[in-house]
Amino acid sequence: MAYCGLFVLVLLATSNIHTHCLDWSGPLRDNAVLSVCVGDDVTLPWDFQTAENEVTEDIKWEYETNSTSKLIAFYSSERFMPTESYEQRVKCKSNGSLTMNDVTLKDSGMYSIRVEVQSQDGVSRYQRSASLQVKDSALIEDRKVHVQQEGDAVWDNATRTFTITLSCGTFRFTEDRPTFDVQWTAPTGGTLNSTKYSNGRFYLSLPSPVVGGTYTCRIPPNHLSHTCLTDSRHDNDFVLVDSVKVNVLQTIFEQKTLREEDEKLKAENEKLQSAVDKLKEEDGKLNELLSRITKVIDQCPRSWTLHGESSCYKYISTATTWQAAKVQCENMGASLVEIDSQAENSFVFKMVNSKGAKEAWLGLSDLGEEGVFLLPSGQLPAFTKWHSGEPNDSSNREDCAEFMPGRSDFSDRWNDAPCGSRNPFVCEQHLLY
Ligand SMILES: *[C@@H]1O[C@H](CO)[C@@H](O)[C@H](O)[C@H]1NC(C)=O
Ligand SMILES: *[C@@H]1O[C@H](CO)[C@@H](O)[C@H](O)[C@H]1NC(C)=O
Ligand SMILES: *[C@@H]1O[C@H](CO)[C@@H](O)[C@H](O)[C@H]1NC(C)=O
Ligand SMILES: *[C@@H]1O[C@H](CO)[C@@H](O)[C@H](O)[C@H]1NC(C)=O
Ligand SMILES: *[C@@H]1O[C@H](CO)[C@@H](O)[C@H](O)[C@H]1NC(C)=O
Ligand SMILES: [Ca+2]
Ligand SMILES: [Ca+2]
Ligand SMILES: [Ca+2]
Repeated sequence: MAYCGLFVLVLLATSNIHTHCLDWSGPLRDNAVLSVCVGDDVTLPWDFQTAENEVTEDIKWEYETNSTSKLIAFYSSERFMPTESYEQRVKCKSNGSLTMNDVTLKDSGMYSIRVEVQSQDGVSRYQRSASLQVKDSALIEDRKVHVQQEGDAVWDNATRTFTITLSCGTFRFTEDRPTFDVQWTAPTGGTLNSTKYSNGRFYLSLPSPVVGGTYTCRIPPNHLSHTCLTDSRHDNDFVLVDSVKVNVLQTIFEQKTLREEDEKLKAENEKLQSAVDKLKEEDGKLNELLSRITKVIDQCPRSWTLHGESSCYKYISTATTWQAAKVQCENMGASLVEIDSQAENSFVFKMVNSKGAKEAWLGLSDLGEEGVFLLPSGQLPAFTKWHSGEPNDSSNREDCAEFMPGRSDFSDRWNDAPCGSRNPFVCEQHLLY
């Protein structure tokens, strides 16, 4: 500080060199940008020389960030006076130069010097500024960037693929978080970004499918002053990723998965098979039960007569209209007899004849549409045995079929008769299977 007090006296003594006005003799251009590293001692060489007719009145060093400005130091009464917060950190080196020790990232910003000189013409003011960019410093352990593959390929259960992780390091930053990310170059030439930083290493997860080849890691230019590296001779490092190995792994794994699924399927198949066996067994039991039931049913109910394989017949002697006969049969779970064959026709005719009926209803009528005889089930008959000249719909009022045992010329042939006549009839019950 004493030195800085002295220089004005020196200036005065040698002022005959510069006759006009103050001259900036230091190398720092106005508005220059200085890039420095955290921890550096920085000098802002704002040396100046006053002209012979000038006297330095006042010097101020200021720091500006955003809109606020802060006084660092001033020169007054031939003394260099740092402000309180800069007391331990700044020094006036010579002729206006300012030195600041041990800068941090927070010291980034604009710095300026303002000089006020007195001459015969009055007070003149001079000013210079410089921008200081403090960059983080990275310490590379053992003076080399190391790139490596982090173990073998790792199976990712979620995406069902293998991933490979590379790392680049080992760095030590003065701040906890690095202010830059390393730059990766893939074998294809594309750039990739790290996915994670931890403990001095940047990690890169290779997307699947993994591309084999050389991956390079480097410190990106402009993100770190070259001088902020402990060893500026650092080289890019690279790692060779073997994608064949990964592909083989993937294939092995897929085969394993297939095998597992195959075994699962086999197990399920076996389960199904045993279920089928059980069902078969139960089916056998059911069949046995069914045949027993059938045997029971095979025997017609009491007072019904079995004929053929599938029907039981009952003669009802009480003479009723055709419609009433039909309903009566249905109420017994049967139907007015439907003749499907000559055999059945003979059997039923014999039954009514043997009972002494003169006439007997058959399940067949054209009540729905004149001339179209249908079974009670609504179907066309598969078999008919009308007497010749029948059905004649005599007087337009004959719609129901009957046997006429009372007429020997009719034999087992059919006649159509008025449905309202009252005749005995036969019900037919089909056996269940
Ligand atoms: C300081 O100024 C004096 C006189 O103007 C000059 O001789 C000296 O070289 C200057 N010092 C520096 C470091 O510029
Ligand atoms: C200056 O302003 C920027 C945004 O404009 C802000 O991020 C930064 O923190 C400010 N610096 C200071 C020292 O206030
Ligand atoms: C992986 O996923 C399968 C199903 O896809 C699951 O059964 C298994 O428990 C998972 N394993 C792990 C380690 O999460
Ligand atoms: C990597 O990061 C930079 C800036 O952080 C971004 O501009 C670039 O697009 C990123 N690249 C990829 C491949 O994500
Ligand atoms: C028509 O049939 C009835 C019996 O339904 C019979 O009495 C009559 O003689 C028949 N008429 C002719 C023309 O065949
Ligand atoms: Ca029948
Ligand atoms: Ca008719
Ligand atoms: Ca008739």
